Amino acid sequence: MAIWERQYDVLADVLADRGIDVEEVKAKLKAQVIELPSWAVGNSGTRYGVFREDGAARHIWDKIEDCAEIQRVVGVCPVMASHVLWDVTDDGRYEPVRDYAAERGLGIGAVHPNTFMGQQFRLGSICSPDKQVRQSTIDHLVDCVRITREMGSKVIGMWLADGTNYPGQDHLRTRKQRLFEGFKALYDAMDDDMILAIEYKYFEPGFYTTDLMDWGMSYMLCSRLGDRAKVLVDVGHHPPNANIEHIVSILLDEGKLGGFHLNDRKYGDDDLMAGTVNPLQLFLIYDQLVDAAQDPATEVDNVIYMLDQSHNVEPSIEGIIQSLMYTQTAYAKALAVERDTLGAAQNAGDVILANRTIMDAYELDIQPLLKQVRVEMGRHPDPIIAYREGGYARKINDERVGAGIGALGG
Ligand code: AFD
Ligand code: MN
Ligand code: MN
Repeated sequence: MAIWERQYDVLADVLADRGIDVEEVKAKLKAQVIELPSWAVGNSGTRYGVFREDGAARHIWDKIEDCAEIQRVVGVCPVMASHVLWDVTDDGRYEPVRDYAAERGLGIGAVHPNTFMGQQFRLGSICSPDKQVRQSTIDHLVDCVRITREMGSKVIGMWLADGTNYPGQDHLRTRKQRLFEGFKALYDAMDDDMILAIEYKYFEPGFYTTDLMDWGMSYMLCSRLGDRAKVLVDVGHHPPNANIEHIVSILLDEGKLGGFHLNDRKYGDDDLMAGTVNPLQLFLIYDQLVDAAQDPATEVDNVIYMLDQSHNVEPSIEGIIQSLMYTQTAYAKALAVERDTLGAAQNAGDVILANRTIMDAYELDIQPLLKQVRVEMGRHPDPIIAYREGGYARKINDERVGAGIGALGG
């Protein structure tokens, strides 16, 4: 018996002793779904350059292969999120993408339009002062409804890079009105069963204003658009020290949380592997989600979870696998919180006991439970080991001659 198996037996007893149903926890971990970003398996980089990776995905078909390999070793990512800018097909048809992904065991998740890469977007897309740019962007957004439909997806994930760099550059209220007009055109064009997940970001590429800058703006927009518009929280898109778990609790309570772009950051939108810099924050976000899931009045089943990361110094596929493992860890620890003890302590105003209860779960070594879950899912207990032993990296290096292209076309 491996050491981790003995640790699992003890951990299962510890959790049972705390009133946690271990089988229920394992079932929830097996049901977890995290969408893989097609744009993260190709080469990506920063504005200072792209470090090309041998074997990097060269096109959408390679991306599907890479995502299928990640799903083979991890098991909680049977969906690939797509970015229409980089997932183009030769003939502009997307059913083949859906069909090939399905052949490889993947569904297509959120589809992301392009409103930021192109010379025409210099002064913005739907907020641009140039009417022609605004209209051509709206035409693209409406075409993304077709693409989403053809890919068999029901979610459009929209990030707006629009902003200004200088005071006085443009009329701020007019830009807000253009923004709403653009989003309304998209919202009205969507099929009745589609959801629009609206992402915000407090700065970059705009350095003086960003038109869709924070959760309040996204929430206001979603509220004005309708029930099928929800807020998309990208963990890296907040000012330093923002309390993201608090924002998540508000959006959950309002029924306006659409989903997440998961990553981590130290300073800006660093797009680092999720759970690597601030694992406590990721755990506290999942704590809000697990708490809400136990409240019949709060809808969490349709919240979508995507990675949105840029792997510049680590191998992309390994970076994604490790991010998934850290995200599983955060979720597993949140499931190990003794909710009854926590609730009683909160209601009694017992600050110390309430905090200790949360931190007791965070400080558990939950890895033996995750290894057990993976084995019960028919997988190696450590996906990174499984990936490295499987020889996929060597295979794609040999097959994909020359560096691939990717999010930045590097
Ligand atoms: C960049 C943006 C935003 C967007 C992602 C994919 O900051 O997070 O969701 O690219 O387009 O990271
Ligand atoms: Mn994002
Ligand atoms: Mn980002």
